[in-house]
Amino acid sequence: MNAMTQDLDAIPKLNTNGGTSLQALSDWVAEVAALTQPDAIHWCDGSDAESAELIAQMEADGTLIPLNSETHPNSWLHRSHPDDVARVEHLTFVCTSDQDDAGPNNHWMAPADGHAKMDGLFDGCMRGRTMYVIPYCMGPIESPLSRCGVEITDSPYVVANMRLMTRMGAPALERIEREGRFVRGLHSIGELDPNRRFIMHFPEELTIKSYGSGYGGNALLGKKCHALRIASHQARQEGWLAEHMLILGIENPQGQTHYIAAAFPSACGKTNLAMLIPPEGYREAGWKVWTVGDDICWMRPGADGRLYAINPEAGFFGVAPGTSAKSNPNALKCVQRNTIFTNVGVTADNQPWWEGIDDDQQPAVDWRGEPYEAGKRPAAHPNARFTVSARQCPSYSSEAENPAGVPISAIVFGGRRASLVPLVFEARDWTHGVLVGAAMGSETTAAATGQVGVMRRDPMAMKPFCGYNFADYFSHWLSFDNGQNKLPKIFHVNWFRKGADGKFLWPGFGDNLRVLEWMVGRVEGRANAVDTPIGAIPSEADLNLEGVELSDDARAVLFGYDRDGWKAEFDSIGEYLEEYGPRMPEALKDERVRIASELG
Ligand code: O2Y
Ligand code: MN
Repeated sequence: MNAMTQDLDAIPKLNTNGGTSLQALSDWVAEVAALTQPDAIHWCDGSDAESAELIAQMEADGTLIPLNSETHPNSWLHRSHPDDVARVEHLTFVCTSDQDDAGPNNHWMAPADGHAKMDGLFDGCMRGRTMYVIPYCMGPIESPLSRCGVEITDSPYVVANMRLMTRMGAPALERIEREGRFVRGLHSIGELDPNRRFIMHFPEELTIKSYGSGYGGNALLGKKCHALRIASHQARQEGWLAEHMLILGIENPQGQTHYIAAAFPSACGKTNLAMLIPPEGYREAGWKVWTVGDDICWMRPGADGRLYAINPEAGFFGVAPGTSAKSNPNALKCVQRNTIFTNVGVTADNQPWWEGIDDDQQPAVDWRGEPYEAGKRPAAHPNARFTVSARQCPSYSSEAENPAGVPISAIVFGGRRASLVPLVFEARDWTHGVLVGAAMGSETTAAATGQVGVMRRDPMAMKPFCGYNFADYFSHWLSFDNGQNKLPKIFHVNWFRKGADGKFLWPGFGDNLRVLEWMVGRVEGRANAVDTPIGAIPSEADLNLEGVELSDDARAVLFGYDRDGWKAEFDSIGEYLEEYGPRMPEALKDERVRIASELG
């Protein structure tokens, strides 16, 4: 707490319910209290009684609005401030001593300046409020892959969400006291003023300071701030990977399960893929898909050299709009009870409602609490969310609680590419796979601001989340190929290829299992493919396409490759890698040159 000058002994004794035997933690809590001046301190134990008390308090002050208790028992609506509805990348900083360590992929501020700015905002900000101390564990409590943190916040809504999204409370505090090490996250909603809003990360100090937002990734500090930005830095130092990836298990009819980790940028269907329902023929044959996680994956080499992964989260913070019994029946089943909905509309009988829910209901009130007028404004904000425990997901894998993690057979990168990129291809080796991830791109959609259909590079889907220089991050990835590790195969998929009529060529959703099955076949050495300069592409005969209607044109582009188009793509990848300057690993540049010259 660099900018603090208060004499700790001078702080009047506050109304507080708990404490800790860990001196470093009690000192930090006292320092924060001295700076922020709360009326009371509440140490969260994660108990049902604590949760009931907080919810009663939030119902009383309107922070949480109870929903229809018959259709959605134990569920609430929260309306955020209308100016506070999404992550704010332009206000998100990585504060490293050397600016080059943050890299061109991050906004940077010198740590002393960052602390001064934030401590100025935090000064006295909790007067009249309670300060909550939330010990939490990212990952199963007993897992050596898990890491702990403590979030201090003045938002009871954050406490309720952290209770669903992390292993929070007494067991986490015990682990923190045992280990003596934790990530420090300080959060205040402040005045919810967009002009006094910053999310700052101090990776060298394992510290996060977030002010002025109560929404999602800005405020639930265990998620993007800790589990990706700070964890990616920790992972680099400790020899593991913290990634923006879902984790799923595919169980074949013989009962064998392969685990796949997959990175896609936002709005590319990660939650849908993680909760995939197999097509009818596959279901009848006995195939199952198990959900381990839908957003974040931490993995490290095990004693056998394979990568073992955990989902550091315990819940889903999923996008509500578009979620329906057709697009994601498992997600819809998850949110029938014990769920916090943020910024959705409501029906006349007080059920949550959003665009694309595809039911017979009509919204009566929109996400701002105003009467819904059809055709004027959407009922739900496009970034409306549900927060729910992963244990409520019908496809939730019991292996998600395994402290050892799950062995990863394949890593998948993917983006939204209307043209050029085939349905699937396999990298020839790890270095090629790292290049495939580094070159990942996705086309902007009408939902995003700016021009539609513009291809943006989003390496490994980590552009907003990597806590250090991308060039160093690629070197870290390459370092796993050390001759001892038995690394997973790497693939690239594109569910979003369009035909000349602008329509998607691939049906997607459950049918994506056909592609995953081919990957498993490649991992097991059974499935065929055609070698090309960009990687191994299946011919249409190599995939089970029974029951899928595809025109000849669709088959040609989904399973083909356009040499001239890829030549131009590899020129553009070369320019992109140059943007990271001399830190860019030569091995990655050489790999690009190798493929570019094979393309001719
Ligand atoms: O964190 C937010 O405010 C919304 S963005 C988000 C939420 C859950 C999972 N992933 C994301 C994302 O942007 O990747
Ligand atoms: Mn995400």
